[in-house]
Amino acid sequence: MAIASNKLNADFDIDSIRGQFPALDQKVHGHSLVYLDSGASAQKPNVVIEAVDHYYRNDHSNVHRGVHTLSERATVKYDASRVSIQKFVNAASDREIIYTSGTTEALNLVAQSWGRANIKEGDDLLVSEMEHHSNIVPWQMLAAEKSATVRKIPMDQDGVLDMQAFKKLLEGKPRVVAITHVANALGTVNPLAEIVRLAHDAGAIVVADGAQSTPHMSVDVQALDVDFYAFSGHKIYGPTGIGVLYGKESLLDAMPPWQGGGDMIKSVTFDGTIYNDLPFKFEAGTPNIADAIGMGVAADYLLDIGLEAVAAHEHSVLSYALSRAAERSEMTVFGNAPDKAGILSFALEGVHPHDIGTMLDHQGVAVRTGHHCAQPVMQFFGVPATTRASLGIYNNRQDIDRLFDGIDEVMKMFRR
Ligand code: 7TS
Repeated sequence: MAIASNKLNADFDIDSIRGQFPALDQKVHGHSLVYLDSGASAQKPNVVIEAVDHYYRNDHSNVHRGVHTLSERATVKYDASRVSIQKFVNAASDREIIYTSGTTEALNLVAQSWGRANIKEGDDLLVSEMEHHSNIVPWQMLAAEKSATVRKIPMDQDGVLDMQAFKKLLEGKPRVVAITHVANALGTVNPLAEIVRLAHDAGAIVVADGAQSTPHMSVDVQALDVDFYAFSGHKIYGPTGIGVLYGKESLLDAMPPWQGGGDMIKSVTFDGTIYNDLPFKFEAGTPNIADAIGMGVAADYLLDIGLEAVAAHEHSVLSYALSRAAERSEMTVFGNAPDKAGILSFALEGVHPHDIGTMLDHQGVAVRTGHHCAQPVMQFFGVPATTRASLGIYNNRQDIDRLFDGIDEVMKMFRR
């Protein structure tokens, strides 16, 4: 469903885009809002809000069951959203798109279904040091159950994956490489295609976390040749509570279901159950219909703008932010990878991140402070937390200026 009214010219019309996000148009503590927390969750454009609203007002019913008109309408829209998502990541088939509640559930699905069926005692699982907890803990749980070992792929002081160490670890013939495409606490863009090639040569599958890449860049799962790719609707300007597991059809076909229930079966008797075809085998129970529809609209919205234009715009805003940060001796930036997307994670000398976050909020600037669910990254840099400004398509240089004006205020307060 392409949205003609949102067709933007190749120059990326930032003012038009900002106008499509109603939540941006408000005051916080008397200041116009500057939203720099899209890495945690992005704001929603009108087209997404209206699609969910329209669905509930007109079309809501359960899917894949009723013969009545509303059920048919809901089913058509729900199924169409999967085709939008297929296009969004260029999957070979919509059977390869499994709906989950988000990235977290998608990664747990792989660990619990593929992992339980394929991991044996003594196997190695490689997990990078810059992962979000949701691409660490499911592998630790699996390893504990199977007496397998999780091994860390280290990074360097710039937050760049240590490819030499990775190649060395591959000599141990691991079964799985769990790796984020873009690191949420650092912004590092990992060379995923190369990682996949090396992992495959060593006989491992690659489970990639696309939660922070899909909002910022064009993703082509076929070109990457990645085995599994997880992402969340709410970070690509869609609703919360919905996300995606892409998996290669051959792998998904061979995997056992994870949860049992309605919709994931063809027939059930007390002698046994025949499971449904893909993707439904992995979607037990009434799905999150409205939010799946909203997520499909969000994916169309981004495709319509063009992910190359999004990436170019955000890159220019991030470069500006990094150049302003470089002027500040009191500021340490975490994550200086040459290839970086969307994230400025930093410390200010002598000021606790939570104080920075609170003071910025009082000036209308929303950032996230904390460990960003990436505690190993904090441990690596020896800090309990960072302050993180994360970009969305609606941010511009003026937002960065407001961030740095806010930082000036923080420093004035703490230097007194
Ligand atoms: N993976 C990465 C790289 C993430 O950034 C996040 C969420 C997740 C997985 C989990 O996604 P969910 O939608 O299942 O929760 N990251 C953040 C963040 O950086 N700040 O808040 C949430």
